[in-house]
Amino acid sequence: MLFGAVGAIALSISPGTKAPELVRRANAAAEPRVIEIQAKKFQFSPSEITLKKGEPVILRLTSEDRTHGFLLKPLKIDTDITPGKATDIAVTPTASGQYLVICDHYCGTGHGNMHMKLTVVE
Ligand SMILES: [Cu+2]
Repeated sequence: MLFGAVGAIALSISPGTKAPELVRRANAAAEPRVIEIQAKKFQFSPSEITLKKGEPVILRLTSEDRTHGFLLKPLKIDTDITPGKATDIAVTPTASGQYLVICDHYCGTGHGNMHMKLTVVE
């Protein structure tokens, strides 16, 4: 019985053009991907994210303790992250590469090492 049911599902997906059409419609309606990044002394979490060139995303920045900075000069992003609220940054990378995000708002003794890696792939 179980095998019969699995076979029926596989058959209904594989033939025809139904599946690609569904994918296209889903993409058209899609909101930008939201990537949440938390800042706290003295790190960003996650410490590394990967974006796709040309894909619009929203970086949702929050702080768990005090005000931090979020500076990513090549992508013209320079903002403060204030505790108690989310700071949304819309970004659509136009060039692939590896970038370093640094905290540019002095936050204490470990401030100089507070950074994260942002990779943009083709
Ligand atoms: Cu800092």
